[in-house]
Amino acid sequence: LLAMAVAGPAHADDGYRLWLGSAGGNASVTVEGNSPTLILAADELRRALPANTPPIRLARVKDAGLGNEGYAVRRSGSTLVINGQTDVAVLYGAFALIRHVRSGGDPAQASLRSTPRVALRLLNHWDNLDGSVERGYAGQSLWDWWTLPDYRDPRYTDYARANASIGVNGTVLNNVNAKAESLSAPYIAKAAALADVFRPWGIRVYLSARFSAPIELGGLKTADPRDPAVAAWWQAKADEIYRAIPDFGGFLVKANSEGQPGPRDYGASHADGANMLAAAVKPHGGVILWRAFVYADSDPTDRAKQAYAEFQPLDGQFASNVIVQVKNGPIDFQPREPVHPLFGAMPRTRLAAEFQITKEYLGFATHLAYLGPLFAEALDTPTGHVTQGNEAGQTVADTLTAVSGVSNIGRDRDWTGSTFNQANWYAFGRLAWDPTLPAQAIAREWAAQTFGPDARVIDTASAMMMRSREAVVDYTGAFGLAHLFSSDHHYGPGPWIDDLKRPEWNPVYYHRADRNGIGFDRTRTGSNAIAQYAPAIAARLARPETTPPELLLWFHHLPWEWRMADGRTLWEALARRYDRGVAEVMAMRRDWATLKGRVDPERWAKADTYLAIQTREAKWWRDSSLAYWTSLNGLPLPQGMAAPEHDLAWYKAQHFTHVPGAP
Ligand code: BDP
Repeated sequence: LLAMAVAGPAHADDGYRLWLGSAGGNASVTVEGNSPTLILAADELRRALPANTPPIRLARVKDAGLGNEGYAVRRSGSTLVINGQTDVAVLYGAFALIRHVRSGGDPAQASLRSTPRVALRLLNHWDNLDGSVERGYAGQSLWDWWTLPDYRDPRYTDYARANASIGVNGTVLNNVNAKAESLSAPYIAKAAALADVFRPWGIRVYLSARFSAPIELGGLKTADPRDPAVAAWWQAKADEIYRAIPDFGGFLVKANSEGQPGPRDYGASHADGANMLAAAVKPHGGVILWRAFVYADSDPTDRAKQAYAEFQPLDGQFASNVIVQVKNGPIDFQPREPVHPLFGAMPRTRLAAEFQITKEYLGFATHLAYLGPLFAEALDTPTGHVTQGNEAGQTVADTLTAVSGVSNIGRDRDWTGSTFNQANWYAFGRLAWDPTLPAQAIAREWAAQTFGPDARVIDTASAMMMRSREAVVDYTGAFGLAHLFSSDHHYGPGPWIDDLKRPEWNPVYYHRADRNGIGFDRTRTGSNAIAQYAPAIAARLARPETTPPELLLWFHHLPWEWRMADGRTLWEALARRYDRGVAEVMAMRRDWATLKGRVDPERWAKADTYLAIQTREAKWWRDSSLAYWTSLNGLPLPQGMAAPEHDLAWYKAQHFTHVPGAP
């Protein structure tokens, strides 16, 4: 009876266990030596795999092809052997075997071998010292700074376990909008306690650094990176951190962006700033992740051009332990963006891609939006650059030393605010390890491990996931429209907003719609942002006819009567996408209803209610957007389409306070 209760779908589940499932195995595992990491690996296998699994042996071996983190799992006689060159590689092999078995594979036939394509696979927490999380929708920060370093909440271990199971090997603990205090002695001790917990799981700790910390903490008059006293302060600070955290990963820096201090305050360049910090961590083997998310004073014509304009000319000037961290698209984590033109354009600079796992612009915690397709789409995109040894052409993934994901984790019992949001954390890790994995395969293996082996559940849940991101694109604004969100908190629609201080904070800046047309002209007749892409790509983007339709209005300003490939007008095509988005959400909810009784009641009911919220909000997006566009273009809705429920004034009057995640 007990065994049935554990295995059966009706077993209560509050989502805490993530994709790792419940303990119930009793496999036989032997370990050579007494490394803490190998002992953890053995425990994981014993816990997850049944007693009738062939006996498993864990061992470190020499196998240069595996590098530091790659693993091999193979049958040897009657035993399953898990090998790697390091302890953590063996741990990854153990998790790979568990994943294989729990998503339906036969353990006796297991033959797995894999090495990560990207060296640094990092979560970026935007967690503040006061416990709030910028753009966090799953409760307060997981880090209880108040009781650290003394109390090591068992959740920290569970967090590390979950990350190790998907290959995440580093975590930035604090918000990029950083407080200098996070580098003070008490906070270094707190970070060190977390590092101790994470270490056996192969996870290094990193910190966001405030560039002006030498002034705020050190009492210096300047933070000018060319001032020797400033460099000496950072050197001493790095030495202090490494005494407490010998394997500290390094600093993540947001400089001269959205009001943050940086080298430009002193007339120095981003390279000057990054290299000064790089020198401080270099003796200890650390790196500097220097963000390229800037859109200050450089080019008033188009925010999308600014990071490239400031960083591309610096190619070749960054120290070898600097990694320039570039958001996946040129604006800001929209439901769909083209890839950032910096990928492939800085061949002499190490690059990181930054994705947002938390869904600031895709419906917070409540909307179902599986981001596997979004991540994979960006990673697979050709840069248009041809490099030596890569004559077929480079993809974004080929350019990367690191991948960062802005975390969606908080203190909610289910970690991420909903079961389906767990899949975004999971998919991030899997794709950071291997960017060529298909998003659908990841969805299926996640669903199998999360909900159990019922094929109907796996098929239905993964199919819902695969259509979900496109649904969000459709109801928030298709064909490359972007940044149409309500101010500051980004909850819901605000395409009409035009009164914010900086022009590029206003949605009207992005859609440029009026009586005659809609879209942002980024061709030669407009901002010419397309010229930042490799020539082959730029040539295709130059004409609407050869631009991918899903990015049409990102690159072109077109009349409402523009004829799409299928002969419909742009207006009709766009309007119908809103209907499609709403219909897709309703279909997801119907599909989920068919799983009632097959998924445990607690997780089923929460997802069902969230889909009801999403249905209501998708309709809100649709109705308010259509009301607004028609107020500009004066056109009737295409035939058969329902009128918005309220008039535009009603939508404009909606006002929200205390929205989660707002800064
Ligand atoms: C935007 C967020 C803002 C972040 C900023 C960043 O709205 O809260 O501080 O990006 O990435 O997406 O620094």
